[in-house]
Parts: sequence; C-alpha cells; structure tokens
Amino acid sequence: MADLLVDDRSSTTIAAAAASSSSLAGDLQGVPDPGALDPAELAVVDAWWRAANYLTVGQIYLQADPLLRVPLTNDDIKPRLLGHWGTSPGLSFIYAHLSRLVRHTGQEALYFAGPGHGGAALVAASWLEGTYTQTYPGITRDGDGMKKLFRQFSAPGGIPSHVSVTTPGSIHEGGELGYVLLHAFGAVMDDPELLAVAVVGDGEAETAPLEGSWKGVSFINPARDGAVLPVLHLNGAKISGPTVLGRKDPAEVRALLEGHGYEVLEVTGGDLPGMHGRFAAALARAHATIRAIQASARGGDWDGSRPRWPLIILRTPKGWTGPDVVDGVQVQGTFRAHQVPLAGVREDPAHLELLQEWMRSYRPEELFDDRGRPTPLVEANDPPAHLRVSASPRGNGGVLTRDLDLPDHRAYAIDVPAPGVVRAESTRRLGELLREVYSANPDRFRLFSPDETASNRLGAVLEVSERAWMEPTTAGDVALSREGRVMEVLSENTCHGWLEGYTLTGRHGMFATYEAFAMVSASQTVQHGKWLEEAAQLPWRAPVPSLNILLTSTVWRNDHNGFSHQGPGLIQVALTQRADVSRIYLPPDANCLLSVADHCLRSRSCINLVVIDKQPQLQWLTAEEADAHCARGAGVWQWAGTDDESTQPDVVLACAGDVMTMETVAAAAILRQHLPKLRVRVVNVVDLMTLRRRQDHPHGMDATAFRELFTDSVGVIFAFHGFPGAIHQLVHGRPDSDRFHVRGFIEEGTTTTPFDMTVKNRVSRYHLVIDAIGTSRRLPAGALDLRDWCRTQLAHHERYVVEHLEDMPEVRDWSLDGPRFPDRSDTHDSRHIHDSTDLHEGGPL
Ligand SMILES: Cc1ncc(C[n+]2csc(CCOP(=O)(O)OP(=O)(O)O)c2C)c(N)n1
Repeated sequence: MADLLVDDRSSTTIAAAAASSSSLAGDLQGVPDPGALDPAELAVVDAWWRAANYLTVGQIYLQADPLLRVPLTNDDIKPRLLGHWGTSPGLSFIYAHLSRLVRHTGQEALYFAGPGHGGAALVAASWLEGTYTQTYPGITRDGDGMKKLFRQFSAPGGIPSHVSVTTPGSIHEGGELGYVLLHAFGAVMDDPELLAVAVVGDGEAETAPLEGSWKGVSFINPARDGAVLPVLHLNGAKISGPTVLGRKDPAEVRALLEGHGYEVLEVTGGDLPGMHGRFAAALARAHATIRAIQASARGGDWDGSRPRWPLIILRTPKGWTGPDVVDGVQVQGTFRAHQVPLAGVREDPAHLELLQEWMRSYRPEELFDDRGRPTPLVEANDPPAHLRVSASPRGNGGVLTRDLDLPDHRAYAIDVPAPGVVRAESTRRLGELLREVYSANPDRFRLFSPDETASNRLGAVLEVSERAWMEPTTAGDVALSREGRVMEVLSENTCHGWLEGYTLTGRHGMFATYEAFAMVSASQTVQHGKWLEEAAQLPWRAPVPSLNILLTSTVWRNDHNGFSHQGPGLIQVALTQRADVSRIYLPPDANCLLSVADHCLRSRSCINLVVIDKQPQLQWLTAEEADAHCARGAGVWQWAGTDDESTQPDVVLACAGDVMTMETVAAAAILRQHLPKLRVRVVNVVDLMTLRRRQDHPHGMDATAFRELFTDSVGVIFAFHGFPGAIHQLVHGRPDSDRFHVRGFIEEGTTTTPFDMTVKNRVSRYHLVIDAIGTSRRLPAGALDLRDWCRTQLAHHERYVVEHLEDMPEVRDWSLDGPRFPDRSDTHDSRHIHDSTDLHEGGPL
C-alpha cells in the first residue's frame, strides 16, 4: 500500500491495490467480498431499489390505493403533483448499494444527497429501513402507513419535497445546491470511523461552492478523520437543459477530478442488471481503497503525503426506470424527467394508464406483503438496526454532542484599572482562550477561517495546533502540518460549510472572517438558520452546537483595504432570521468578547454573530463588570455620562459596537467637560436582540427594563456599528420609537484613517455631540458655541487628515485619562466655549 500513498498515483497502482484490497485491512478479513454480486445478492439489492422507486413514485402521485389493489382512478391521484423524480432513482440506487456495503463491512456511514430535491427517495429509504416509523409512529410500516406517507409528501401539513430536517438520518437538505461536499467533509473531521457518501448532482457541480469543495481532500487526515466518498451523479441534465460535466468529454471530467487528487472510478449505463454488478464492484473497490488508506495511515505505514481518495462517477439516465416516451416526446434520459414526468395524470386517462404501468413495472407484489409491509426479500438489504444509514446518530448530531471543556474565560481577561485608559487587541485575548479550548478538546473543537487566523490576532491557537495541510510543505512554511486541526482555506463558503457539517454532527467550532466577506457565505447562514429553525420544531432532533461566526476586520477599521472591505451586511441578514436561532453580539472590548465567546461556545442551535475589530482599542470594563454587562445584554455606563439615573436625562447616547462605543464615550466626555449641567446618559448594547420586545425575541428586554435604559420619551442618539436601519427595525414597537436617531454605516468609505471613517459616515464624536445638542430637551448656555466648535473640529479634521495622512493627535491618542478636549485656550477656532451653567429649552438646531 505504501506505493499507493507516496508518489506513484497512477491508476494502475490503485487498481492493483484495490484488486487485492478486500483482504488489505485487517478488519475486513473474512468478510465476503462486497463487490461480488451473486444472483441472490442481486435479487436483494434490486428488490430494495425497486421498492424505493415504487415508494418515490407513490409519494409524488398517490393519495389513496397505495398498493394498487384496484385500478387507479382520478380520485387516487393527488390534486397537486409535486416533487422531483429525475434524480431519485439514482439516489436510491446508490443508497441500496451503500446499505449492501454496510451489511458486508460493518462500515458506519452517512448519506448526503446533494440533489436534495429528490427528498422522496430518502424518505422512502428511511421508511423501508423502519427508521421513519420509529421517528413518526403514526406512519406505520404497512399499507396504512404507506398511504399516509404518500399523502403527506409535498402536501400542506405534511413534509417538504427535499431531504429536509424532517428526514431521519439527514443533516443536509440539498435545497440550495452546492454544499454537499462541504457538509460531508465537515462531518468526517475528527470522526475516524465515519464514511460520508456524498452524491453530487451534475447541475450542482456547476455551482461555485461545489467547484471549490473538491479541495476537501487536501485537508483530511486519514489517521484522524473519516473519509468522504463523492459520487458524481452525471444524469446529464438540470431542470431544462444539459449539464456541463454531463456533456463534457469524459476524459476531461476525469482529468479535472484527478487533478484535484482523486482516484476516479467510472460506472456508466442504464442496463440492468449490469449496472448493479458494475456499481457494486466500484463501491466495493472504493471502500476497500479507503480502508486500506486508513489502515496504512493508522498503522504507522504512511509517509504523510496526501492519499488519492477514490471518487465514483456514476452516469445514469435522468429519470431512470421512469416513463420513456410521453406524448411522443422522449422523457427518460432528458431534462423533462426532472420533476413530474407524467404531468396530466388527473386529466388524461392515457397518463393515468402510463402511471399504473410504471408503478407495476416495479412488481410491488414482490416488494410488499398483503398488509403492505416490506417483504423479507426487500428487508434482506437492510443493515443491522444500529448501522442503518437513516438511523445513524450522526444524522441527529445533537444526541452525540458533548459539552466543551471550557477554561474560565476570566483567566484571559485584560486588567482594566479604569475605563478607557488601556488599549489592547481584543481578539488576541480570544485567541488565547481558544488556544485552551483547542488543548482541552482535541476531538471536538475547530476554528475555520479563510486565511486569517493570524491576521485576525487569533494566532495563539497555532501554538497548540498547526493548520491542517495534506499537500506538500516547504521549509519556509509556518504552522502547517497533516496533524494540524486549525482549518484555513480561502473560501468563506468552504469554511462555513465545513463548520456546519462539523456542528450538525455534534462538534463545536467557530468561523472567523472579515466582516464584509461574511456576505460571501451569507446565503449559507440563511440556509443553516432555516435548518435550525425547523429542527427546533421537531422533538426528536436534539439541539446541536451553535454556529459561531466571528466578524472581525470590521467596516470601521479596514485601514489596509477600503470600501470593498467595508460592509456590515451580515447583521441585516441575521435580523431576518427567526428569533429562536438569531443572536447578534457586539462586545465593546476584550473582556466583553471573552464573556460573549464563553456564552456562545456553551449555547446550542443558534447562529451567533460576534462583531469586534482586531486592532488595538480602548478597554472599558473589568472582567467582573464585563460578565455582568454581557449577562444583561445592555446597560447604562454611568461613569461615562452625567446623569445619576434618579431623574430623567436630557438626552441618551446609546452605542453598539467597539468603535461606536469609543465615539460615544468620547462624545459624552466632551459634553461632560463643556456642558456639565447637561444630563447625558450613556447606554451600551452588547446583545443587539435585547432591543427587541420580549414577545418578539427571547432576549428582548421587557418594557420596564427598556424604560430604565432609554426612558419613554427622551431623545436617543444611537451610534450603531452597522446600517442604521437595523436599530429602527429593532426598536419598532417601543414607546415613541421615532425618538431614536440612529447613526451608523451609510456606505461612505475608502482607504483612510479610522477617525475619518467615522467622519465620512457622520458618526464621529463631534457629530454625536452636535446631534445631542440638537436633540436634548434642555440646553445649557454655551451649547451653541460647543456645536460650532464641533463643526470647526470637523473642518479642521478634513484639512489635517489630508495634510498629515493620519488623525489629529487629540483624536488619535484620546483616552479617558488623557488630556481633556481642547478648550478655549487651544481650540482650533478663535471662538471660545462658554462654561455657563444657565439652561434654556432645547430644540432643533
Ligand atoms: C443554488 C441553487 N440554484 C438553483 C436551484 C434550482 N434547482 C433545483 S434542482 C436544479 C437542477 C439540479 O440539477 P442536478 O444537480 O444535476 O440534479 P439532478 O439532475 O440530479 O436533479 C436547479 C437548478 C437550486 N436548488 N439551488
């Protein structure tokens, strides 16, 4: 086997290895060769496949007479014919043979249907295996249950047409195409006994995420991880046209996949029983090669080079075994077989007759007994109960979830002697916490990042785990090895998808990315949210570890980059998700970040967005204060304002986000210095969802708590990290929500200084002071002078930043223990600021 694993990657070597492979791995010795399909074996696997196909057609068409006891009538046909036939026979064919392989080898397997629109095929499989009835006792494994199974499919009050969350054994819906290999690779990480069979549709193979995901093999360690067996299902067509890989010269397709490092096995045709024999042999050979690779790596007989993992290309006619020609038009083998090949069954007696013929062609009398139960011939294909693919506990990963062994996050806290005097890179502390999480949980925690672990200051993890890498390394490489478990690949889609597969099978992780480029995988965030939302409705689905997304290198501090890197859009996306899964945290400093991270790593079945920049930033709270603040989610920072909470403030300055917090505290400091009689309340929000009403979100503040922070009527200037509309959306329904004046990112940006970004977006400390004066219900004398001074400061900034290429020193070096803001002696303008204590009524300025 060593030859196979080192340099000689020719198919001849593989073929030779595979030919003798049924006896290669020790634990396969004595097991009948699963590739040898004798007549009895053929009868079993074919019967199971026919049964699955029958049940698939039944789900699409029938609402009564499931066993065709009497000739079908129009009333037996569903009023709405929904579902996808074309992919289904191929999905079931692969499933039937996988079950057979599992029976012979004891292999633990999960099945991933990339073209998840073939949901009826996977529902049929789990019903045949008995798992469906165990999960839903009302759908019995007999004629009555079969009728219910048919009626519920793609029907109101029933189940969706995809391999959705309701399907036992599924962690991959396959609704939005492109993610099947990502989920499969994520699932096998740190799970050495798992085989993930991932069916890739040829239409799906045209998507960008799928095209990127072949690279998974460059990150899978055969000693420590399980294996993914991709089955590229080239049925040639999509919804209404051909597929690129289906039409391409097979030699090119092969070269493409060999170029990614796979050993390609091809099975082509529609002939029966020939296809059974050829596919059984290919699957057995692929499996034996996988086990041989693993045995070699686990036995120490491995030079560390990337193995050539097998991959099967399966070419079948689309809609295989279905109607061939309908109304004189070729259907089988074309795009016309994609959904419902006989569309007019209710209206057209010829179509009804064709449907009947089609269903009878599977010979249901051999497949189901008098009571509609699968016959022993069909059941003979099922693996023992604990190995049935639809019953795999990994398909309900929450049941396998073990809590992380988490250190005390306060041990990584920054010493904060007073608010706003110490500067630090907050994410660096998170990196130190994650280093300990890695050490303590070597089998169930991973960090996923598109090439940014170090640049996002999380590099401490690399002290205990290098980055996973199965391609060659060179002398100059840093922290790369086959033992590494830190995942870096320059694809947000891949990172996101891997983490989903990892968490859905019960492990924990975090995806750290540039804030703006989280939009690359935003659709996956949405789809994963949908999965979690629906899973929460199913009592049998155990909660899984949350999907933690760290958004760093944020909009406000993309100093190296610019406008393309300035986009807080994922917050908007998360706001659209259901309250039971959606969480958005904006820790203002390191100690809050640690507290939030600890919470997120313990949480289940949520999507946690954590937004904080990586640059040095002022620190505000001690570890204890941070814990208390984060537990509340929002609170008054009395030390920052001038109100004592016993009377109504004149104005509330609220903030969410690190840079926004700094600008707000700085604005409050200016007001404190120059208008000390103005009662300014500073409110910081860490958990954005606390702004929602209690009835709208479980984290929402009740009315009393909201009033205690924001009052019922005082004007609120809210400096928000993201797009201003988000805050308006969140406070909708709160008392007098029009009094919230929100400043945030308004799509003004470029490569410039940190303070200039806030100025360009009109959310700088000077803008906030001007807003506060304009909003306050009472104004001390001197307010107008202060407003003018702020305008002068802004004008000065505009000149200064262009001339000096950096921010003004009083901004750049500002801290709460630094020099006070310039006053009358050193202002940039000749006009001075009155320190008058006289008050007059405020109003629009
Ligand atoms: C990302 C995405 N784009 C478009 C669709 C709509 N869609 C559903 S099925 C399908 C064709 C899929 O073709 P293929 O992957 O070859 O599956 P099969 O032919 O086996 O049904 C398309 C385009 C989708 N589900 N996901």
